[in-house]
Amino acid sequence: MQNIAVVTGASSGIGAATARRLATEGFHVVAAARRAERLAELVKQIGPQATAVACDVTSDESVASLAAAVAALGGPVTLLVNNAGGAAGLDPVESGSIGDWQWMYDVNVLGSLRMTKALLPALEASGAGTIVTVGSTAAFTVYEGGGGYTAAKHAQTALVGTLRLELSGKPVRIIEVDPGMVRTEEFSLKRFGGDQAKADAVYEGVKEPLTAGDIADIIAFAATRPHHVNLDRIVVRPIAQAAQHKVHREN
Ligand code: 8X3
Repeated sequence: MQNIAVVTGASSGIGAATARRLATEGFHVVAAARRAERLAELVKQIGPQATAVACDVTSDESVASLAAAVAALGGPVTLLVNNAGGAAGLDPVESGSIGDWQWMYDVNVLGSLRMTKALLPALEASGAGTIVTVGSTAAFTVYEGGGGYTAAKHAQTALVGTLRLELSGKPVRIIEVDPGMVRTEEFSLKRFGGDQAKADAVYEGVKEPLTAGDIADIIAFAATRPHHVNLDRIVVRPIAQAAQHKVHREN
């Protein structure tokens, strides 16, 4: 059996691109996300090197079922990509929605925690495990309206850094990839509750935002270095984004 890579949030965007890419790198990919039909379509396109497992990373039971489905495949689990996450709203702290903040903490932080706890024994047992967590430039900067998202991403990076220390001496390396402006079909649409015009405005005039494929490339590169090489943290932005607020727009 090939080495198994588990990718969360695989039904679209960075997760789907990463699932496709890792299959070409020789992994058997377990594509996990809530939306079963989208996953089924993805896995059909990838072929026999992928398995779809419906999973909601905000549910303990769902993550436990995913871990059982992964174990049933019977191969070594060498890679977990904690990609499931997202932003909800762009409200100032003063009017921030408690529900949005709770969801962002649950999916970004506790989702990574649940997945890590569930798969760490198998990753360790493989003798050469890797966890790649998709963070964000929001993990180390703050911006107006981004309070709930940046707080969650800061917490997620604290989890990742702590884990790297706690796993010292164990055969599992911990990698964080922090993208800036990536244009995916759903990130901004979800943030703005389905408002396509607001979502489009985020990228207006930006010649070339990053794509999901750009991030998948970086994840695949980091995860396929010799196992003693640990790319702790990779920050990536489009050339048009010199810093969080310094975005070059052509109109
Ligand atoms: C997404 C980057 O700038 O929307 O993780 O917070 S940003």
